[in-house]
Amino acid sequence: MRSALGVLAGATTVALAQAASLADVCTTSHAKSSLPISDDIEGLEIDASSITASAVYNASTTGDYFYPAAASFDYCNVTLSYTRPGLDTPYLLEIWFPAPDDFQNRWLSTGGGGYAINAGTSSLPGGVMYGAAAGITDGGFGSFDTSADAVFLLANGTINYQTLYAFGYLAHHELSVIGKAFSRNFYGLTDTEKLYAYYQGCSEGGREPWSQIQRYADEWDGAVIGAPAIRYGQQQVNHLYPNVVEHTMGYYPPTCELEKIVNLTIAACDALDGRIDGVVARTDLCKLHYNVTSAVGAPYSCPAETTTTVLKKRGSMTNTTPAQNGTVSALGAAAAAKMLDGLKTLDGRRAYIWYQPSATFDDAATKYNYDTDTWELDITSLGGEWVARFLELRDADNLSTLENVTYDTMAEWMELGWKRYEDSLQTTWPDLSPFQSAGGKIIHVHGESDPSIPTGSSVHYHESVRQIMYPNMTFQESSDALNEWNRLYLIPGAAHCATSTTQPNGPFPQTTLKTLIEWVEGSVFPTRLNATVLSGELEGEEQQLCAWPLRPLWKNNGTVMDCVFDEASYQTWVYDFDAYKLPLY
Ligand SMILES: *[C@@H]1O[C@H](CO)[C@@H](O)[C@H](O)[C@H]1NC(C)=O
Ligand SMILES: *[C@@H]1O[C@H](CO)[C@@H](O)[C@H](O)[C@H]1NC(C)=O
Ligand SMILES: *[C@@H]1O[C@H](CO)[C@@H](O)[C@H](O)[C@H]1NC(C)=O
Ligand SMILES: *[C@@H]1O[C@H](CO)[C@@H](O)[C@H](O)[C@H]1NC(C)=O
Ligand SMILES: *[C@@H]1O[C@H](CO)[C@@H](O)[C@H](O)[C@H]1NC(C)=O
Ligand SMILES: *[C@@H]1O[C@H](CO)[C@@H](O)[C@H](O)[C@H]1NC(C)=O
Ligand SMILES: *[C@@H]1O[C@H](CO)[C@@H](O)[C@H](O)[C@H]1NC(C)=O
Ligand SMILES: *[C@@H]1O[C@H](CO)[C@@H](O)[C@H](O)[C@H]1NC(C)=O
Ligand SMILES: *[C@@H]1O[C@H](CO)[C@@H](O)[C@H](O)[C@H]1NC(C)=O
Ligand SMILES: *[C@@H]1O[C@H](CO)[C@@H](O)[C@H](O)[C@H]1NC(C)=O
Ligand SMILES: *[C@@H]1O[C@H](CO)[C@@H](O)[C@H](O)[C@H]1NC(C)=O
Ligand SMILES: [Ca+2]
Repeated sequence: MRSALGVLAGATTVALAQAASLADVCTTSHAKSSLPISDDIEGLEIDASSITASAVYNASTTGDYFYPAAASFDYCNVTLSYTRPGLDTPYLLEIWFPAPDDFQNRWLSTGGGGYAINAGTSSLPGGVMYGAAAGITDGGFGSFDTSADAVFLLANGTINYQTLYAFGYLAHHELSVIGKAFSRNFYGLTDTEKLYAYYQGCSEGGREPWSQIQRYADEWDGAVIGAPAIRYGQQQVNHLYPNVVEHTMGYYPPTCELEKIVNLTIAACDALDGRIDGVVARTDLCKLHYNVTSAVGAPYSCPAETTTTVLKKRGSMTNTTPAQNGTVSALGAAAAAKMLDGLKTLDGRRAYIWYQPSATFDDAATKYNYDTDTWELDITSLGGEWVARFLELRDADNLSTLENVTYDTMAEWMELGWKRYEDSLQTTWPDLSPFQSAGGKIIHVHGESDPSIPTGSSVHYHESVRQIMYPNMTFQESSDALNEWNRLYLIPGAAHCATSTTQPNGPFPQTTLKTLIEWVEGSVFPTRLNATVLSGELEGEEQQLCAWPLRPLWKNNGTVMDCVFDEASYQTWVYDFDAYKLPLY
C-alpha cells in the first residue's frame, strides 16, 4: 500500500527501486547479493547459506495499540543468521522489506516484552505500512520463540554472559547495524542517499531502545518508546511488593475487594480532571485529594470467575475465584494504602514507587483455597522468577515462599540487581548528550494507570535526564530544552502498553510512529500527541495528549482539554530514593 507519508520521501527513491517489482527483488539471489560486507557491520559474519526470501502479498492487519489497521500490504520476508567471530551461537534475524514502490528509505527496529527480545512478527506491520524495512532479532537465544530467561543460566550459579549482554543491549545494536546496511543494498541506495532509522516498542520493548540511545548516538534518527521496563533491578523485584505487604500484614485481600477499591478510586477521581468520562486523567490530583481509607465499609460483590493464564514453558494455569460478597475492610484499605505508598525500608526510607491510584492491583492477586475457604498468598512469578533466577542464580521459575522476606529484603534485592546488572539491564544512564547532538528525537509514552511498570518510573528517568543534561538552567528552561528532542506523554486511563478495561473511554496514541516520522523528516513539531479513544462510549473521539511536565485539565464542562502546570501536582511525581547512598536515576 502507498503510505500517507509518500509526500515526505519518494523523491529520493532510486532507479532500481522504481523499476523493480516485489517479485524481482524478493529472491534469495538478490538477498544474497545485497548482503552487507563485514566492514559495514562491525566485523559480524553473516552466513550467506542461511538466507531465505519469500514474497507475501495482500497481508493485512486489524491494527495494534501502536499502529492502525492496514487493509493490504506486500513485503519480502527475509531471514538470515550471523555470528560474532569467536562465538558458535548463531543469531537469527527476520526482516520484512516493503515492495520497492512502497519503500520510503526507512528502517524500523522492533522489540519484545517480558523476557522476550521480540514480539514475534506482530510489530513489523507497523513499519512496513510506513515504507520501512522492519526487523526482529532472536538475541542468539536459539529461536525467535526462546526468551532470555530460558537460556540465562548455563548451570545453577553460572550466568550465560553472552545471553545477558545480548539481551541487555548488544543484539539490538547488531539488528540495527545489519538491518540498515542490508536495506541500503537491497534497494540500491547510493552513499549520499539518507536512510532514516527508527525504533518502536513497549515494556521490555521500551527498555531496549533506551539501551541503544544511552550507548549509540547514530543508530537511529528517532524512537517511539512505550512504558519502558527500565531501572530493571528495582522494576523486577517491585512486582513482589504487594505479596510482601500481604504476607507482612497477614492479610490476603479477596480479589473483589481490591477491584472495588479501584472502582471507588476511579469514581472519586474522575471529575478532578474537569471531565466526567470514567477516565482519571489526573492521577496526581487523585493522590492529593483521595484517600483509600474512605473505601472502608463499601459493599462489593463479584460473580464466580475462571481465568486461564497461558504460561510460557509451563502450560497454562487456571485460577478460579468463587462468587464474592462483602464490604471493604479496614485491613483491605490499609493494604491498598501501603501498596500505593511504594516500598520503604523498615526505618522509612524510600526504595521504590508504586503504580498510580486508579491502576488495577494485578500484582496483588491472591488465590482462593476451596479446602480451607480462605484467601491465600499467590506469589507472582513476574517478581519470583527474577529473584530465583537472576539474583539467586537458580534454575527456577518462581519463589516457593516469602518466609523471612521483609521490606528490607526487598530493598536489598533491588540494590543487588541494580549493581550486578548496572551495565546491562538497569538501563537508566541519564546523559544522552551524544544522541541529542546527533539530532535524535524521542517520543516516550506511558499509560497513567499502568499496573505493571510505574508511570512514575518514566517520569523519574525523564527528570533525571533533564537534571543531568541541563544542570545550570531553571526548571522551565531545562524542561523546554529537553522537550525540543525528548518528549514524554502520559496516556490518560491507559494500562500497560494498552488501554484499560476499567477506563474504556481513555485514548491511546496509535499513530505515534507517524508523528515521529513527520517530526524527523518533515519538521512537524509534536506539541501535543494525537490519540484516539479505541473503545467505550467515546470510541473514535480524537484527543491531543499533553507533553510532560504539562498536565491535562478539561474546561468548558469537559469539552476542551488544556495542558497546564501546577506545582503541587508536579511534586507528587518527585521521589527521594533515600534507601540508597548512590543516586537512583
Ligand atoms: C492481491 O489483491 C489484489 C487486489 O484484490 C489482486 O488483484 C491480486 O491478485 C492479489 N494478489 C495475490 C498474490 O493474491
Ligand atoms: C518468514 O520466513 C521464515 C523462513 O522461511 C519462516 O519461518 C517464517 O514463518 C516467515 N514469516 C512469515 C511472516 O511469513
Ligand atoms: C468495577 O467496575 C466494573 C465496570 O467498570 C464492573 O464491571 C465491576 O463489576 C466492578 N467491580 C466491583 C467489585 O464493583
Ligand atoms: C488517609 O486517612 C487515614 C485515616 O483518616 C489517615 O490515617 C491517613 O494518614 C490518610 N492518608 C493520607 C495519605 O493522607
Ligand atoms: C451477593 O449479593 C448479591 C446482591 O445482594 C446477591 O444477588 C448474590 O446472590 C450474593 N452472592 C453471594 C455469593 O452471596
Ligand atoms: C538448580 O536449582 C534448582 C532450584 O533450586 C533445583 O531445583 C535444581 O535441581 C538445580 N539443578 C541442578 C542441576 O543442580
Ligand atoms: C509461584 O509459587 C508460589 C508458591 O509456590 C505459588 O503460590 C504461585 O502460584 C506461583 N506462581 C506462579 C505464576 O507459578
Ligand atoms: C527463616 O529464618 C529462620 C530463623 O533464622 C530460619 O530458621 C528459617 O530457615 C528461615 N526460613 C527460610 C525459608 O529461609
Ligand atoms: C554549570 O555551572 C558550573 C559553575 O558555574 C560550571 O562549572 C559548569 O561547567 C556548568 N555546567 C554546564 C553543563 O554548563
Ligand atoms: C493529528 O491530528 C490532526 C487533527 O486530526 C491531523 O490533522 C494530523 O494530521 C494528525 N497528525 C498525525 C501525525 O497523524
Ligand atoms: C456538562 O456535561 C455533562 C456531561 O456531558 C452534561 O450532562 C451536562 O448537561 C453539561 N452541563 C452543562 C451546563 O452544559
Ligand atoms: Ca475524567
